Amino acid sequence: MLKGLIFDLDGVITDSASYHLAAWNQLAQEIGITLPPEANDALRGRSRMDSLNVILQYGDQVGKYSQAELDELAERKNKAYRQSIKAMTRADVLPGMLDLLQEAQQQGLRLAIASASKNAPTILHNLQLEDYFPDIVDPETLKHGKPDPEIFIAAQNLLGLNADEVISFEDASTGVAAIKAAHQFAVGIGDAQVLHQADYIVPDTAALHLDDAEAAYHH
Ligand code: B16
Ligand code: MG
Repeated sequence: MLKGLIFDLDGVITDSASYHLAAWNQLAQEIGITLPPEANDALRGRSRMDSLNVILQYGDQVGKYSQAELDELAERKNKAYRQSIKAMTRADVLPGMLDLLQEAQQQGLRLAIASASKNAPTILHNLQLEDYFPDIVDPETLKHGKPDPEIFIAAQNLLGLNADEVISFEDASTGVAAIKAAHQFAVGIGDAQVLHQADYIVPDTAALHLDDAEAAYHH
């Protein structure tokens, strides 16, 4: 029986994924790396350090920097990113998502956030969505990033539910892989080819309706 919903944040609840990408692109350029179009999906959902490593791989710069320099680069990106999320308001909740959250609450479903972002509490505050999400996985407590299932298992445990009692929502292929490795039902939001591992896929949040996702889950 369906008892809970688990949401990725960036790219699912709000379009902070594009802010992340812009901040990474800026940093990459500063260190002489031009990111290819596929970086758009490759960077989604990965932790800050994992993302930086992916960028250095694109530029053939792995091993070039000391740990202190890597920390400085990651911090530089985070500063730019934090600057861009400052102006976020409730208007930045992606189309359809507020209705979906309200409907889920009316149905008595428990809600949790499984975001790799250390900035997730700030974003939820700016979006005025804190009341919907008493349960947010703290990424500091995790050993492994997506596509490892750890974060989705942690979210399910926060809700006190089993894998077959939740639906999880993701916009990144690494995130969908993490959901499937956690043996949960995966809803993919985005390109069907990229997210082919998901159990149910919609092109964007405007096309996402809780009833349809629930019907697919029950099927
Ligand atoms: P931060 P999600 C992820 O959030 C983003 O998709 C990813 O691009 C970012 O690098 C990661 O959070 C870490 O974020 O630097 O803010 O800690 O998609 O898991 O909600
Ligand atoms: Mg995401």
